[in-house]
Amino acid sequence: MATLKRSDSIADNMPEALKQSRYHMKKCFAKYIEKGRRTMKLQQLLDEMENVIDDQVERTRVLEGLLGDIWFSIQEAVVNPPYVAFPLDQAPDFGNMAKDANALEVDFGAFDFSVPHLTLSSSIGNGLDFVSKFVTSKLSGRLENAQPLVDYLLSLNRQGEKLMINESLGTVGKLQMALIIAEVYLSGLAKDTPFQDFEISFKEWGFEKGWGDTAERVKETMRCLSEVLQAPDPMNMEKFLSRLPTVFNVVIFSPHGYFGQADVLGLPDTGGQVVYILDQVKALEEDLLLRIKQQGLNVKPQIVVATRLIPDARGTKCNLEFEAIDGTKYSNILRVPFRVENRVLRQWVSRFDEVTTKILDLMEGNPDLIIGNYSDGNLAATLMAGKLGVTQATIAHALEKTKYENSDVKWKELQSKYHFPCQFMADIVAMNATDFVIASTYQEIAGSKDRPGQYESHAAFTLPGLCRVVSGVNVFDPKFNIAAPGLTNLCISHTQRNRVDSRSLILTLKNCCIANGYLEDKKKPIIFSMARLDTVKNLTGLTEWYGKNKRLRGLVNLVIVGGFFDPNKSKDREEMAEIKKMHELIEKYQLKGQIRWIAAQTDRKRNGELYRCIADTKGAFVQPALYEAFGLTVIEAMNCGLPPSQPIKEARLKSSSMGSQDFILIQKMEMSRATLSLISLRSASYTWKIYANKLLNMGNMYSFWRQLNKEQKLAKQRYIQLFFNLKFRELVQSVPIPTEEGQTPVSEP
Ligand code: UDP
Ligand code: LCN
Repeated sequence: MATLKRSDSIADNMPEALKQSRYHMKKCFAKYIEKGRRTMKLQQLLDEMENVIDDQVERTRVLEGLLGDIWFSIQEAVVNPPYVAFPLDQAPDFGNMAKDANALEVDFGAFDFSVPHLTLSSSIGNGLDFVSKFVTSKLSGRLENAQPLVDYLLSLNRQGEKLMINESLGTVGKLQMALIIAEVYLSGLAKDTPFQDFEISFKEWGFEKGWGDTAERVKETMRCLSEVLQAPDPMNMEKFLSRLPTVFNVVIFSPHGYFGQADVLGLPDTGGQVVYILDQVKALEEDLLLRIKQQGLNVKPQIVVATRLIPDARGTKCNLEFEAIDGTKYSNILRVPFRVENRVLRQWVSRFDEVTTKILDLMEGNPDLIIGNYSDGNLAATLMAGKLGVTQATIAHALEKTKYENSDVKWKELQSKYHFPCQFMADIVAMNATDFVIASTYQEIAGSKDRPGQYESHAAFTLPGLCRVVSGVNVFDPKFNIAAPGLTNLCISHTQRNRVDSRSLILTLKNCCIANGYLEDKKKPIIFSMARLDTVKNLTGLTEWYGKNKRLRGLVNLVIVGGFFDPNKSKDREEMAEIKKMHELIEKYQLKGQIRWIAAQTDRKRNGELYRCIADTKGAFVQPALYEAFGLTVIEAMNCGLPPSQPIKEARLKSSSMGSQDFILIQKMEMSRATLSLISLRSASYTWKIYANKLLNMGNMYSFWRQLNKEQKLAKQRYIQLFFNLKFRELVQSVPIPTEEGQTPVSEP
């Protein structure tokens, strides 16, 4: 079978593809245009093809041929009889956009001509390595070419106090000579001689603090730089830059949902991001402390998680301005209320400046690195980093564009609920402004053969009537990096008390506020799922699938964790609808005695035991989400010995002909690629320590890289500012602000 990568030319292959099965294709395309103008998703293309080609063997032949490859590569088609258009590299030009010759074309790529890009798709996500190579080649050749590195070293300081070198070593030649002399001097000292012992002589030669804590460490760092100056190579370059005292203070933005350390998980919009950031902060602080010690500095690093203060905090601590982060020495949560026209929003609102002032106050100066999370956090990070001129990183494990079908083309229909244009614009602004992007998997950036990556889907798209994005982001940009998070160890919190609590929660507890329903046959294995109760997480889809499947119901029980039982208790529209739907499904399929629905859990330690108790029943964890870029629950389940099933696709959940085969599939753990890649996370090579080290190395490397490309960066920043002020802010006007009395239930995508 000829295989086609999305990057290959689909157009080139089309004539050959059609030739392979001309007869069937004629019938197929006639069918596609029968219904007039429309967009068709891959599944529709396949379904309609199935109706036209009755013969199974023929169908398989077509799908295994080039045409099948093309379909699986493009995901959607635009029908405008007599044409069927397959969007290739550029966004399809839908409807009225085409008529307006002056429609806004957004082209961030126009500013990227001077920055080197990757060319091989297999290199996507290895930005750090490639930037090191690009830096190396920029500094290679004549000695003077390394002057930008010397200038950069001269600029390093901590609250005005110079680090590394001072003006007396302002040229490459002078620095090179001084390094040779210093190395000879250091060779005469015992390896563990503290830096303080030779600090004064070093200062006279032009060397400041930051090279190391001992003679040995200082010598190593100096040797590394000497080698870089002699003949730059990427390995030494990365090693040297990663040793520089560049990052001490970090701001991490996570404005949406309830950000706290207790009683928040499972609340609307509050899930993996909180877990991820708290683990990340601990690992970052540990790594920063080690680096600072090894640099021979006496500095306290600070990490601040900037989030929203929610006066009506529903019993959580989200109404407190400060909260020290457990397991750290110097890291805090800083909560600042959202203000609208001089009033503070009292309730939780769906996502989105005084933070900057407070941070500057707290840190007694600029932060060195600002990390955003998700659309709102990344936008906040962009604004702050732009204003302060600080290196920026963005993280978004789940962006909305790929979560909802046709969210771009159908934005008008979905506007009152989701305000997608605002979100997409915020996303492309942040992706373009940021110095580096941290993704957890390759798929997140560039997708797979049959599915576009979440970043890749922003490359080109059309918001009919609003604008046509011809170059939103380029996944070949060396800013993209894969840094898988470490494994959160829920297993260590293994206590008898948690075990008893969890067993009773699943099997016996009679408290209708906490657990709804009961399991008649307690010996059956349990299918288990746990998530926020929103549409995308699809716990109702799982319940319906279970409800429809009589044989499966005879074999296993279903236990789900999520949301509340009383829709009036929820302020989130999607959650309310899901609660109602869940009750309807239990009624409709008469699930009493077979399903246990447990309210949202907030105790992570007890969650560990929940997974383990389910594992004891020989059960399985099911991830039914319609879209899941990187689900923590699957890793948690695996980590607690509970096998995860393959994520069940929407189409499969909707099908009523689901047989016991599906359950066997679950039992056999026939895993999807996503699950397999998660399994690899179990290996010891994926730890928070490795993650933190990589992230801080990126912080160092990209701080220098942005300096090297400052003209290009400035030009792009100007375009971003223009776009932000003229387009984004106008779009934001359409998003209603909740009233003082009570929040109009607005759900989050
Ligand atoms: N979680 C929880 N209680 C709940 C639902 C979820 O403690 O009622 C936790 C779950 O154990 C996991 C996180 O919240 O640690 C959800 O992360 P995931 O990546 O699965 O989904 P997200 O909510 O980030 O989309
Ligand atoms: C927040 C959300 O709303 C989810 O969609 C993400 O999966 C989560 O954070 C992790 O980044």
